[in-house]
Amino acid sequence: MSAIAKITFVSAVNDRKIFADNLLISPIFSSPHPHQIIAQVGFSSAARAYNDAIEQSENEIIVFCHQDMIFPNDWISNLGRSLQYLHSTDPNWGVLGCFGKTTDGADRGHVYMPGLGMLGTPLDHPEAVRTLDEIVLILRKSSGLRFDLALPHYHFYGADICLQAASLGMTSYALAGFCIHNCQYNLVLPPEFYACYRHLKRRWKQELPIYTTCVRITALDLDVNRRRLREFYRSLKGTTVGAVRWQSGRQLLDEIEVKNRPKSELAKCGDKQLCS
Ligand SMILES: [Mn+2]
Repeated sequence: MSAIAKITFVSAVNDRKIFADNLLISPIFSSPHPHQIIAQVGFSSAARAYNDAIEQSENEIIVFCHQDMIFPNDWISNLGRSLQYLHSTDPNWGVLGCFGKTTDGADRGHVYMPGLGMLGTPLDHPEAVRTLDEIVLILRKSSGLRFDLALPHYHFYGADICLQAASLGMTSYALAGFCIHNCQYNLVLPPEFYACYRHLKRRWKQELPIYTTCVRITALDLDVNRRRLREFYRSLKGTTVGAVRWQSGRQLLDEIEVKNRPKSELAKCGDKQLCS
């Protein structure tokens, strides 16, 4: 496979301004391009939004991503290289993403997030992971993989589809390419997060423990209980937001592309978990 000609990008959009100020300012979309962009609005869950988009996809490679992702200049060629590598080493790959966890909980991937700074390290080629963060999930339409419609809301669908792929004998990977997640970094997560946690724990009880980029899913819920306790104290103190989103995605991209790290990087929170 040479350079990728056409890709389908899918985003579940609940704020058109954030979508326009971040994903759509990625250089790949700055001039006429051959790619398909599907903005899914008004779906009750990521699984519903994304499965619907798979049906609409005109292309084999589908990139599902948050509306607040920014893909820098070299991202598309890095994706092409990663796809080429997988084509020759593991053509039946399952899910490809930007950031994930290995079976023993190590990070794989390279991403910038406000409040957390640079996460992970650059990779030379895709590396196998057990679960992937929802910020970016890439599927081959022909793989037949679909998101689980029984999983409600917008959490854990990345981990779930990677586990599903693994159960069908397909390995998932973090790709070799840096990207930006211009999120608001929330330290307190909504009740839906915990509903999805329980759903995943039930569905994959034979597979525990499972490291995800947000929390470790275990039989005794130690990690998630610790997280809830921390959230309780943060709510009492009123410190529920770790960092805010950059108003201008373009300015953030410029800072990173020109200087290779943002000048006004916000203080790190010491709580290196994603989920925003
Ligand atoms: Mn996000």
